[in-house]
Amino acid sequence: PKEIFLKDYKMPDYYFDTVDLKFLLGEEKTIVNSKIMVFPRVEGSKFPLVLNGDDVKLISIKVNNEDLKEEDYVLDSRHLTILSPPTGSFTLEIVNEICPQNNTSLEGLYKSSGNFCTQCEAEGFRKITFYQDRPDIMAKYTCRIEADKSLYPVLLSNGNLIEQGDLEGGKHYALWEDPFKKPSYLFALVAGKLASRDDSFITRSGRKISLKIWTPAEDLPKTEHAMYSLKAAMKWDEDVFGLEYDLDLFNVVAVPDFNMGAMENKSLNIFNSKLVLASPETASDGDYAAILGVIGHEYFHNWTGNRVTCRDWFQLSLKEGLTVFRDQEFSSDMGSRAVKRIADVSRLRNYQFPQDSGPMAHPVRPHSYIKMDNFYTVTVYEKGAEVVRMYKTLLGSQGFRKGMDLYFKRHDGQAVTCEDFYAAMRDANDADFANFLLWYSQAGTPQVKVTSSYNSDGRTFTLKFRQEVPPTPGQAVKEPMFIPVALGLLDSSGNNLSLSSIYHDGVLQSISDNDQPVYSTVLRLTKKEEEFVFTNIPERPVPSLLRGYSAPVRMETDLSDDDLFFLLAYDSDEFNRWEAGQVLARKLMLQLVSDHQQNKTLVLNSKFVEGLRSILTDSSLDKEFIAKAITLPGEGEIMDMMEVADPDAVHAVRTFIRKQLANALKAEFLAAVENNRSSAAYVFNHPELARRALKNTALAYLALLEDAETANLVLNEYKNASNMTDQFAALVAIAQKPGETRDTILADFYAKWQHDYLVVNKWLALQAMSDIPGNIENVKNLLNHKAFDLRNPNKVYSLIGGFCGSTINFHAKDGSGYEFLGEVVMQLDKINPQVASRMVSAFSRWKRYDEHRQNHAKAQLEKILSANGLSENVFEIASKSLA
Ligand code: HT7
Ligand code: ZN
Repeated sequence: PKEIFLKDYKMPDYYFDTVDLKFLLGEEKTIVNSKIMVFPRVEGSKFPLVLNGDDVKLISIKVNNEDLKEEDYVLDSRHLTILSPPTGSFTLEIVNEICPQNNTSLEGLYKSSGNFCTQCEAEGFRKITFYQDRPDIMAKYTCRIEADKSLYPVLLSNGNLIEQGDLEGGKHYALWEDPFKKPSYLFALVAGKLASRDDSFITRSGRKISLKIWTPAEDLPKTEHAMYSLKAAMKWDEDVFGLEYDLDLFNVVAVPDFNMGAMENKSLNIFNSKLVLASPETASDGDYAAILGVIGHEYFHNWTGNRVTCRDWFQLSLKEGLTVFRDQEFSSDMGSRAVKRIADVSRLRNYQFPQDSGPMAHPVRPHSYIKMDNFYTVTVYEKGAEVVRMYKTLLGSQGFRKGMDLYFKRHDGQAVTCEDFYAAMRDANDADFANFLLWYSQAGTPQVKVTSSYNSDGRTFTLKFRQEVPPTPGQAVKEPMFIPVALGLLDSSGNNLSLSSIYHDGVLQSISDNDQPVYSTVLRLTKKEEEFVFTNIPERPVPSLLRGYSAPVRMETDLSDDDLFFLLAYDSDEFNRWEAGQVLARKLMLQLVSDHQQNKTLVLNSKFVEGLRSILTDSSLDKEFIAKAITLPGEGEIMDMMEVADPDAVHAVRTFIRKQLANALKAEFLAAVENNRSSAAYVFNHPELARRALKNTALAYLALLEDAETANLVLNEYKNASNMTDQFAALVAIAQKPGETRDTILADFYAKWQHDYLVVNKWLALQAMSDIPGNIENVKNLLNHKAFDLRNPNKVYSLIGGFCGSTINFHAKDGSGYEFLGEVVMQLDKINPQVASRMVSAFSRWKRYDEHRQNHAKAQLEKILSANGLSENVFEIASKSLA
């Protein structure tokens, strides 16, 4: 397989002006006719025109209306090359054949539940027709679709519907025209039996936008929340960024077979149905929140991604990091900012940090790839969003908005790079960003060590920082990064001290420009080691560092446990209050893991229990915040901090602490359950979901107890639940313990919900993730359950992905978990390489485990790599993991 490098980027020799597509959709084959107006980048130049094509059968090719002779072009398995095109502009007309019904890869044109749909990002358009399939080729498209009217009554594509009508033989057609230039990855087509929920949105300039969400008719009642989310997102983008929707129609289509969450095709977003369909009975608060976030995300792409797009795929974070940042901010404004930040940082730590310290570590802007699909990663998305957030931290809200405005003013309608975004932020604010661009090119999570000292004579408080960026594949030596550290200093009553000035590099800098007191500031670290001295500090403060998680780093401080308990109780920055509890919990867990490994008796620190008790009973706190604050760091997070990850010890210790907390805080947990039951009708709003979050977190603790009273309570919560959030939470709580009750309730849940595939997927995932001993047999049986299908990505993510998330069974010492995954990956690769490569990624951290486990995992990776006809997707992940 060929590796593609950023340094090799070349501007195209030819651009496309207009593209007129015609699709004759058929049951056995589909005929595609594409007419393109081509023009050379440099007038008078003579280069071959190389088009991409993958699994596409050429029928005819014309240049300026003349059939090309065979000697005028070369066709290989991946390209169609026109050897000497005319100089100047010309028309190119290609007719080709494809077979969507045999396309199980779910990229290009394929069928989902009998309907036609497309997925072109990143390089799927080449599976539809021959094209220069790269994002810097932006053209205006029309699309005419012809199909059987009774089988495919709805025909959709990008832009405006300009004509439709009936044809002979029971067929009909629709002609769509998109007035905006777009890259091929934003092209979309849908044809099928669908119904729509219709609504409208009046923009701030008074235009009426027609909004339609398309699903099979029976699912329409479940689209109310998606429509609410869409309208909220449209309003938010106007209010916060001044960005208005630019066409008169916005379509969303939900399909059950989809490799990722959703796709932002211009004016025709296509969604995985699990991110559209919701009802109180079938979807949990988590599902509702995900729908809000992803509907927002895809809508926000209309400006950050579509109007301004990427020059090449290495720049993916230009649109994805920025759009994730935008959807995070949207969700924060719609709910609790602190809780959203906690959730996002937890995700970064649990998924991105391990990637950034493993064999697949890559910069936010990767330097090379074999298959671009493998780079839709937590690094490009989530770390990329943190990079965007740092601009905002450095510039403030207004400065950031000025940067965004300039970015759109300069680049609307263009395909650009991460430097262009950086330059807009810098120029709009006349800012000095030092070596900030390293965030795009250096992989690895920076480690920052902080030590502090107080001088009572001089009334100064000194913070010394030392940063290190660990080596990653292909990047042995790193330069120091530009790290913004937001902070405040707490006095002994827990109030923020007023900050006047700082000595840095021998220069005294005033913190405030006017006479207003300032209680927090942002330090700019740029060197390997540096020191900041705060003046006029009347007492030894407790520093609250990296407030709001102002940079994606691992920070280690010299704060004592007492300092951390103090921050947990008093910090005005809610994120750091939570963080103090997490640092304490991580220290405690690592200590207990070490005790467990040495066969010592485990004892839980009573101060920790009391710290959590006071959080749990603090009625001034947001209930969702309490739920987060009493939840221990995940097992993956702890394993990631160990020299050699020990799944058994980490699982045993986390379970031990949870049981101890359940015993010690039983009365408080019972009160949390009693006082926070849902009101009669389910409402998805912050106060209500916060009550449910607290109640269900408490319930999960209580379910660990051995007494009949709590067992009954949990069972009753399951039986009396009036919505999926509560019902599933009770099921999860019950399923923690092996036994008859577990088996009966799991069977009851399936019997109730077998008609609803999205609910059944939750049931599959819950069982797959289970850490009950020997669960692999159950998972193997579920592979053959009628509810499972290897061709449907959602089911694979639930069952196989869920299994890979189980600490005990996936990492079983005898290698059975690894062997199971190896076999599934090889089967899956023949069906859907993108999904197979996501699954094989579960092996990528194999070197973090003991020698015995390493041998088992390595054997599976070697077996996979020796398989016949292995896809490039799986090859890239498996070979990089082994290297
Ligand atoms: N921009 C979309 C990416 C996407 C995708 C990428 C590769 C393969 C399949 C895919 N489906 C969607 C999703 C997003 O908004 O981030
Ligand atoms: Zn996106």
